[in-house]
Amino acid sequence: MPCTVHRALIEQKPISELVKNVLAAGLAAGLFVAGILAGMFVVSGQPEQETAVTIEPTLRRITLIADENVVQVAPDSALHQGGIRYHAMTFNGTIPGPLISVNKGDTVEITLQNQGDIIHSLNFHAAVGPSQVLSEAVRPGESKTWSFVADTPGVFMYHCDGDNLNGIWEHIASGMYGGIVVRSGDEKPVKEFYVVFGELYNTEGDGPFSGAVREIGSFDLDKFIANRPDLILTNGMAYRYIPYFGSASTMQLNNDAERFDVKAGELTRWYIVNAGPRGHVAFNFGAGIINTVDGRPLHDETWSIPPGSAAVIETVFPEKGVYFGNDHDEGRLLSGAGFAVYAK
Ligand SMILES: [Cu+2]
Repeated sequence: MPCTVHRALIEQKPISELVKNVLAAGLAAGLFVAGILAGMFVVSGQPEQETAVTIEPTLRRITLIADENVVQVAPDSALHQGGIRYHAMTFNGTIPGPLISVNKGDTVEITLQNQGDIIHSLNFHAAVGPSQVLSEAVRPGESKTWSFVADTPGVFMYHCDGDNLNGIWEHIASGMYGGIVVRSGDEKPVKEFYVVFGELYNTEGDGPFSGAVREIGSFDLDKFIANRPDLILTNGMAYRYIPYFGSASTMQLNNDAERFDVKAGELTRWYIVNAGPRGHVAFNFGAGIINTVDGRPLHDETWSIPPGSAAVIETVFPEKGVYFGNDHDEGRLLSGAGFAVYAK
């Protein structure tokens, strides 16, 4: 994986003590870099700060590289023998692009380098005003640098706009999206997770469940118009965190499924991004409950996240066992949207 992925997050100066602690904790656990590459970001298992700290606004330099490449979007499973590979469009080589984490008040200086063969661009939902939100079209081989002030805390989507909205549907549905977390500075330090859902409309075959071996697919405009996604990617891959469905009779989904581990009874924070570009995510914790959304008490079982939006969700998994973060639209669950959480 190119080192530019790391550069997107660590080329910051000066760096605050809090961020330094977070970086150190993540690197020590071997999770930080892997988390960025994978699109999942475990900030810290052990809180570094017992009390809130004052964070001075700083300059964050972020480099995102737009490119086109082939990525694996579904594992070898009972549903997709041999897995599915896809002609993707990416930021820094991965779906989703890297998680960007800044503090409220920071000036975020973005450099978009286009190393691909077609026009790409950037749109940051964390900013306001065309000159701060949009890169405008960046041609192949060119780059653009601009900045915005991260004034609003929360988690926000960023994505490619195509060429001034022309083709935005294909660029987002092909993987050009990610999340940016703007920290208020007074969040309670807890274990954090980052999950991005995104749809994929694949040209190969009549449907995703034919059982045929998949070759390399690409964007299907007709399926997109019909709102008929083949896969819902969870951090860039369908069934990435789901080993199987069933107990008495099982449907094998991913023999190499990754997992989220928590402690029973501890508060956890989830940055959930719905990149869309079409469907809502009916976000639910199977066997759990949502305690707060974006800082507001909720205590509800399901929270709807529209395409192009995101939510900061906090919850406690009260007892030991397996919980299941999922899109409660069961068609989207079957298409790959979910993740198991193991509480010990
Ligand atoms: Cu693009």
